[in-house]
Amino acid sequence: MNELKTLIQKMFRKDCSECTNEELYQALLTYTKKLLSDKGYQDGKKKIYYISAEFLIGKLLSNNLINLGIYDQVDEFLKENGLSLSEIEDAEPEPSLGNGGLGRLAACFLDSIATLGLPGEGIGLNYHLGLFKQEFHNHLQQETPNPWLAKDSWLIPTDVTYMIPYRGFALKSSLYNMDVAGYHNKSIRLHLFDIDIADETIVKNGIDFDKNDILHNLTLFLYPDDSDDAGRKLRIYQQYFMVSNAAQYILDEAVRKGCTLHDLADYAVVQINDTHPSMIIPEFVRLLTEKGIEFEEACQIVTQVCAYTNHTILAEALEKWPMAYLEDVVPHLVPIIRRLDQRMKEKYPQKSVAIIDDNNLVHMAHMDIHYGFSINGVAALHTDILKTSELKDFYEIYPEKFNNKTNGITFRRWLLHCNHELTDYITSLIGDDFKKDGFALEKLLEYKDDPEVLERLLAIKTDAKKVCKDFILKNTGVEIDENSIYDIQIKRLHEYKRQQLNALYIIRKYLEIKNGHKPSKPVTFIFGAKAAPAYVIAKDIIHLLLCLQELIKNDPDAAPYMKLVMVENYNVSAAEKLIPACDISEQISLASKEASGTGNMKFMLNGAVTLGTMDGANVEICDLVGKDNIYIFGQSSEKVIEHYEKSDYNSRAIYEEDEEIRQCVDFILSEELLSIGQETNLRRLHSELVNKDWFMTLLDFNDYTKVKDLTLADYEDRSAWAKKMLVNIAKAGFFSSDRTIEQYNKDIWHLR
Ligand code: 26V
Repeated sequence: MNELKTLIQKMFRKDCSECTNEELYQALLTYTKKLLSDKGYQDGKKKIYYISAEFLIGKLLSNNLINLGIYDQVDEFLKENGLSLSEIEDAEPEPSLGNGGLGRLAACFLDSIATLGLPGEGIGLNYHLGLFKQEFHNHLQQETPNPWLAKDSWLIPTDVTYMIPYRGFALKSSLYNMDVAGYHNKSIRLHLFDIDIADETIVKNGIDFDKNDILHNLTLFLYPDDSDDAGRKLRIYQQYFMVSNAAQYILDEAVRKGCTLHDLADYAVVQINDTHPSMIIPEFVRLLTEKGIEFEEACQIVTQVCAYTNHTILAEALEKWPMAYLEDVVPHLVPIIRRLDQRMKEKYPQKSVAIIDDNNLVHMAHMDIHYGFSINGVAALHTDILKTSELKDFYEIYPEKFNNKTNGITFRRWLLHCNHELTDYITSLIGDDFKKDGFALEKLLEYKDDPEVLERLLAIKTDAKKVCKDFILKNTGVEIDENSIYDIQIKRLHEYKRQQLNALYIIRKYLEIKNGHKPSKPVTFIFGAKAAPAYVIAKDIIHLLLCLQELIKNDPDAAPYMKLVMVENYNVSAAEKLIPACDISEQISLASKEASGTGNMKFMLNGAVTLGTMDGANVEICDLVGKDNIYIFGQSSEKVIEHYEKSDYNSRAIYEEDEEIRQCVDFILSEELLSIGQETNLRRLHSELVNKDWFMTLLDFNDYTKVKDLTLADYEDRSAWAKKMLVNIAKAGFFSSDRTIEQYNKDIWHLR
């Protein structure tokens, strides 16, 4: 640590004990960046390029120290000087480069690619203001910019630039790199492209800005509002900027290594993360043909290089761009896309597999499937649904292209970094193989009847709950009780994820207490979620939750028995505080709608017990831990799909027939809530539930209530509960992203 000490002295001309946390962070940043680049980068003839609109990487300091193997030394050094690493970490801004599961998955994958020593790189965009920052005012979500770029950051400027052509003008790009440390291995790079002329000062009034001012707005925001034409075109400008840079970069690198372009597949494999990077297919064809390759061969090359991952079956998230927008933004791609489409229409005339449909919409996923060699879903159930229902017609044409890769999470961040106490205890029991080999956690099963071990697991959970309590007090101003049950639902706000179902349960519990039925154990319901700025009902659900928080907090009958807290600006750093503290993990999406979920895996790994539907990776969690160690409720995905096919779900009928449900739903419009919240929002949400309820909240309500009551009751038997916790941790190994990446490599990428 002498080197660090000298560096601090040199940078600030004082001893570390006199430095501010900001200064210490600067010093650690400089020190760690140097170590990362000194380690050298994983290289090889063939590389995986993981292209993604999002990389939700989270703060990097601690994680990098862990992966470099020097966390304990640095921690010790700081402690000796009366300093605290976790306080220094507070000075690090969290990069705002992602939105949800897909972006966090990309970040976990980079960690695993580096850890497994595979030659790979991530490619994305350097959004200056990222996804918006969430603030609550008058119990409503408000969006403000989230500037995270500081003068000194993890970004490393380079002199790599490309020209990106658009209709009537071209933009010059600049490349920034971030090093991603493998756990006890070399580093890999995340490439983030940007423009030099992006101008944050054009943002006024929350997150409003001129959407037509492409020269200045291109890399400001991730997922700018797409509720109008200009917003949608801006998305296309961004997507093309990402993929044209990526394609030029990949071809340059391959050629430098001796590639003739005919043999591109020996040098590069591109994983297209959802459809945001799909335009890389026509862009590759454009560049290859410009370099003298025949169109037919270019199509073949692209099809050997590109692989596509589908992350959702929600129709509104499957991108379809109007041809007219593409004409306006990237006219040079249009003839190529038309030829790609024509070529397929000649072979497969059925309308369901067309790239360009009768309304002149370009189906990006369809292009990926025709012109990629692999398509994968992200959990077993999800892949099955793609094969048998959503993409059935494609599966009939290309059965060999379809494969499943159940998602995973990196244990370095989601256990070693976020839960030191549990990590150390597990290590003391079974050694530290599990840090690189998740399946080694199974050795814990040996202790499942050991009262001392079970006691200790409960004590560790209580410690994490205390840390979480402090975080929540700072974040929300609400004081919660670490002896209450922590029931947590943290994820993007979406109707299909059904935060509203949880809210209705909370209303029911509140009414029960008001009627004199006091629960024997207090419960704290914790939420964290951002809603897309233009997603009206999602914002109404946030409003309901915030109104309920206020109501319960101020009600002396209810407050001793229940609390509701909604964490503001939920992000990776918040997740790291909440997940270790969780008792009950809420994974309650409507079956068939959640492609996988990855929060469910993080909770399990940290000893929470899942309360969930048979959806996404919950199905695999259930298979692994067994029915005794998970709480399952709700309609099956088959039944749900059947309801959609027959259009026979009628929420109003349930509302009218079931008095208890009606009471809970009508409470949304009660005097109590109307006196706290806005009538327009509450009325709109009430009407949505009664008249539409597209995600079948009321259908699953009674079963949810029954199973959730049982879960809370079972919690009281502490040793039986601790055993469930242990089994969940022990069986989490399958969900290591190292396993997922090994499977991607074995079945799709074929590196080394
Ligand atoms: C879709 C849209 C649609 C409209 C507005 C903005 C926007 C932004 C992103 C997306 C794609 C979201 C896809 C996504 O995050 N899917 C999640 O992927 C996770 C990783 O595979 C998976 O665990 C989650 O179940 C899935 O929802």
